[in-house]
Amino acid sequence: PASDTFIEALPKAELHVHLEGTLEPGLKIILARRNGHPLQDMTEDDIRASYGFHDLPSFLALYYEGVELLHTEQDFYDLCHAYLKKAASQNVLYSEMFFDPQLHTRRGIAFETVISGLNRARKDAQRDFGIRSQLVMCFIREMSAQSAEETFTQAQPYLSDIVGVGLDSDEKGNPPAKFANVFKRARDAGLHVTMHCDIDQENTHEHIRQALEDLGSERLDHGLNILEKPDLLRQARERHIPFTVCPFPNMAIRPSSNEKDIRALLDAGLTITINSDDPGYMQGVYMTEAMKMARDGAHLTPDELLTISRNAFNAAWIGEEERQTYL
Ligand code: ES4
Ligand code: ZN
Repeated sequence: PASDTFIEALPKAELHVHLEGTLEPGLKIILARRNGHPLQDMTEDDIRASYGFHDLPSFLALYYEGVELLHTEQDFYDLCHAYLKKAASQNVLYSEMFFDPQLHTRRGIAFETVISGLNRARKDAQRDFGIRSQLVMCFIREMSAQSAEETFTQAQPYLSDIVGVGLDSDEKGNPPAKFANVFKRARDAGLHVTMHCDIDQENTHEHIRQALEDLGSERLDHGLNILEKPDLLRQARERHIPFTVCPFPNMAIRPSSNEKDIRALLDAGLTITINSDDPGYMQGVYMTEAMKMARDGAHLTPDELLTISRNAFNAAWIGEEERQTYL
């Protein structure tokens, strides 16, 4: 297996991280003080100790509560800047970051406030830490298709700052097909497309099928249940669909997870990447730690981790000239 020092030094690209999920207890307290929220009287340890989740709904409840601490352009700046600083310290050279505008606009925060803070942080982080990043706008799948459409309309003035669209939050009863029209609009506007599929939800195979065959998803976020469906597996292999695998949430909120999953995906000939997902809530598991978890579970060799890292740079939504600077 690869050593810790090999993993720490490996140049990395992250393709699956929710910015709102990078909110650390320390920053929560700063934001609570800034915005007069009762959480300001808690310690970081109190906050961490209150984090108990065991499935996707219980995790999302916690995540939605944390989101409420974000109000101003500066709050969004601080969130994104702190994540990029941490990522850069782990030799992450490039990150594609999900954000959930609807969780803010539904609280009365302007789309402009969110994206301005994130963009200013991206720019400063590139200058200060050399890390490159782009934004992927996610739609909240338990919200209505109409809300997603309105959000895409609000995003029109900022499309040059958004490289793709995704689909996240509560999958149960909310298939990709619900959002067919807004994803078509996004593709027509030249945006890339990805979506979350599974963490053990009902109808997961049909959701994967819709994502790949009907909605034009170029990647699958998680997507591990594809292992149970040979025809989908063959399609993903033939199309070289990248999978963004996240070891910590697999273990923590995916009831049927198996530490051999990553080995099984590799043995099936799939293109996988390793990612953190929501590191602020996941016991300090950022990219380096996620790769160590994957190594421990699947006994990954240095060659395999190098391939996994190159998979991420190859799957990144960047120009070929930039890609060559990483490979
Ligand atoms: C998420 Cl782990 C996970 N799954 C689905 N949606 C999410 N949003 C933030 N983290
Ligand atoms: Zn995710």
